[in-house]
Amino acid sequence: MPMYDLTIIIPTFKEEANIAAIIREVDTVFSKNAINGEILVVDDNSPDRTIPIVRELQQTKPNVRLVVRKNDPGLSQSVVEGFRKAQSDILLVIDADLSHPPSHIPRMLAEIRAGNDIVIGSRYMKGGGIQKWPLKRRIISLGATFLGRLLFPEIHDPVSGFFAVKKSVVEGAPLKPRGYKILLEVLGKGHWKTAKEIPFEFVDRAVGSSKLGPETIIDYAVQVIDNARYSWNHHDSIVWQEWKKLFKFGMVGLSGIVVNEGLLIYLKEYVQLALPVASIIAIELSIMSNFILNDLWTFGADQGEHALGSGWQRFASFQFVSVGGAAINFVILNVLAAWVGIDYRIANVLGILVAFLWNFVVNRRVTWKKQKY
Ligand SMILES: Nc1nc2c(ncn2[C@@H]2O[C@H](COP(=O)(O)OP(=O)(O)OP(=O)(O)O)[C@@H](O)[C@H]2O)c(=O)[nH]1
Ligand SMILES: [Mg+2]
Repeated sequence: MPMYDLTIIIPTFKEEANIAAIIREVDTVFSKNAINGEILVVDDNSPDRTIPIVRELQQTKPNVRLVVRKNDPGLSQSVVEGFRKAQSDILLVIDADLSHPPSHIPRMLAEIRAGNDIVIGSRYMKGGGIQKWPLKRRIISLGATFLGRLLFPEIHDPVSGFFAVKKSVVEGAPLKPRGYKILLEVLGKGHWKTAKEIPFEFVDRAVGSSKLGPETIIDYAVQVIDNARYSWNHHDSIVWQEWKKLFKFGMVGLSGIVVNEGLLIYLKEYVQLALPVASIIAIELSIMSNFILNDLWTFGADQGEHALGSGWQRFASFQFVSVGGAAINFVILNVLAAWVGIDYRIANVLGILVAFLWNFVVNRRVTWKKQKY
């Protein structure tokens, strides 16, 4: 039997101004909700008073533990060390600077107990948000989130620092902790099936200093690529499911070319329609056949319930996106050929590729969005 119901992992570096308050708040949440919880502070040998403050609190709170790291400093490394040292089967990571309200802990614990493998405190979903962030930070954060969502389209906030996870998800997982976004690593390489997000309002730190530097952006880009690569060899990973969808979507797109071309020839040569009329019909029918194949196969029944309940709604959405894709193809071809001077055949291939990505990403996110709540 594990010693505790839950371990709260608090990574710290120079948090003397916040550490006592966060520990007290978490402990109050524990007592109010009858949670037998452990508080594990993982500190990178802070030169300020963080360590003595934690040691002092330990005198009165036996459930507070402190790990002081001397090698390989880093937020993600510290969290992973916390995963290993935790004395419970449920792990919850929270920042020390009170950006993540501890009042959400009981709900997150309950969602794990209800059977979810991962529960994410989400800033980017209805009900969530960020208080008082300068524009630059918002843009960087949204960029990181967008990249993360390419791997995990179902997850609004795949880079949140506030999340709970079953120990079994990370045990034995080949995590390569680096940088700031440990959640992405857990999602990419952990053993999980179900994730749940709960919205929360991120409160910007009132005191203490931020350690976010430009190298974190590069670290993160490398991490995203590494996780995409990892999934290539691990077909049980969630990311691999996305590659499969992308591949199927591409196959359906190719089949659409055959339908379009075949119909065009048939309508022009045998039905003897005028070319513009034959072309419009051929294009529309290929959009329809693409829709049917994607609906049944690419995003078929095994994907779970669709958010857009009726097939007609999905078709309308697909039609709309397809017209947008055609417009993108048209604009890129003409701009590159006429203004940039690129050979029109190459310009068209580039236009087709961008339109394909547009079609996939938007249809994945809108047309065949999954029913979640
Ligand atoms: N152990 C350890 N913890 C770290 C390190 N860097 C940051 N932390 C902790 O990780 C949490 C998040 O770091 P923050 O600096 O708050 O990062 P942020 O929320 O993106 O940025 P700001 O709140 O604006 O400073 C805090 O609890 C930090 O003390 C580190 O190198 N090692
Ligand atoms: Mg912070």
